[in-house]
Amino acid sequence: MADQAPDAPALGVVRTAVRGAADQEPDADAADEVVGASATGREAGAASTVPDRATLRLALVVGGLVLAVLLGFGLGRINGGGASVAAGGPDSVLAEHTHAPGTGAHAHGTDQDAAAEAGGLAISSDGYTLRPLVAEFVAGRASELRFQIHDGQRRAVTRFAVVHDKPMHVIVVRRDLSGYQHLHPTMAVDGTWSVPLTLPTSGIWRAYADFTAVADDGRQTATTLGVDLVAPGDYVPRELPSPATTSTVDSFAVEYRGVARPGLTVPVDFRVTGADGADPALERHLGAYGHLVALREGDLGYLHVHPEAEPVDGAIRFWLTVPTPGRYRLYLDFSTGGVARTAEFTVSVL
Ligand SMILES: [Cu+2]
Repeated sequence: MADQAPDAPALGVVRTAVRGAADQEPDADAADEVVGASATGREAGAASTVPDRATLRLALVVGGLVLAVLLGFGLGRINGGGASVAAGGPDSVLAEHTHAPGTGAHAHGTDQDAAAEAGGLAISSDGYTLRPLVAEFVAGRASELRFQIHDGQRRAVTRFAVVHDKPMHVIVVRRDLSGYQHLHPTMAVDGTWSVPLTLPTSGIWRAYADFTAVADDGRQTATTLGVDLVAPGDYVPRELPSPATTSTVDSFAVEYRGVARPGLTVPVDFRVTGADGADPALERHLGAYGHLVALREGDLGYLHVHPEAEPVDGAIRFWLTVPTPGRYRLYLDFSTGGVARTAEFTVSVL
């Protein structure tokens, strides 16, 4: 029995270290490092109540495992198996790993499957709630999307961290995954976000708000909330296009390389070719050379994607985590000559 007290927190600490390392991309998930760090502190504190020899042994075990994990992470990145380096351990241990109020397990979960969970499926998550002020539109008519983000005290949030160059990213897509739009609303002083929006065709549409809220105490929470919008009228759903690794938009051909695997974080490289066959000069767009959104067919789950800040051999690289087998639609926004375009791909994950 005496041995189990130090061992249990040791596993918790190691898992925390894995998540900390996995979240080192320079974006919203930085918030998770804070959460992980404070939880580690609490667990170490609990461990200090056991006898000295056990504490010392725990320190050695933790130190060794953290080192092993950090080394493993480097290899895991190369192999595209970052999520698989997590040291094993009962999830009951992680159940004790507490989160600060208002932060959920969305980005790091209780195991590697949860870490890849899709977002945007709920109107309320991680302590924040999306409150649309307009939900019905007339197909083809210019209108405005307006909403607020409320905190746990039902107050409109007015502090947001800038992530990928913007404090708020809104994605709108029809439920058959057609008609993708990527918008950046502006916020009024009362926390009301608004952006011009035209739903070109009738049907049910999905709107996602992707943001990092900043609480009164400065704590940051990255989440994606989703809500349906409706444009009444006849709706003829479009078949999802067949999976393909190439796509054309205007005079540009875009090809991607990479194989998405359920539960793993893998690199996916996009290469843009102009009409003359040459690589066009890609411009920075939203803090990187491209912006990628991935949505799951069936429930329109919104996936975590991390861009690489600089091109890799002329390609735009993203780290993509898909939670399950199935079909996904990828939307790559890239910019050349001052014009942003979107290339779309269907990916079938086995
Ligand atoms: Cu955006």
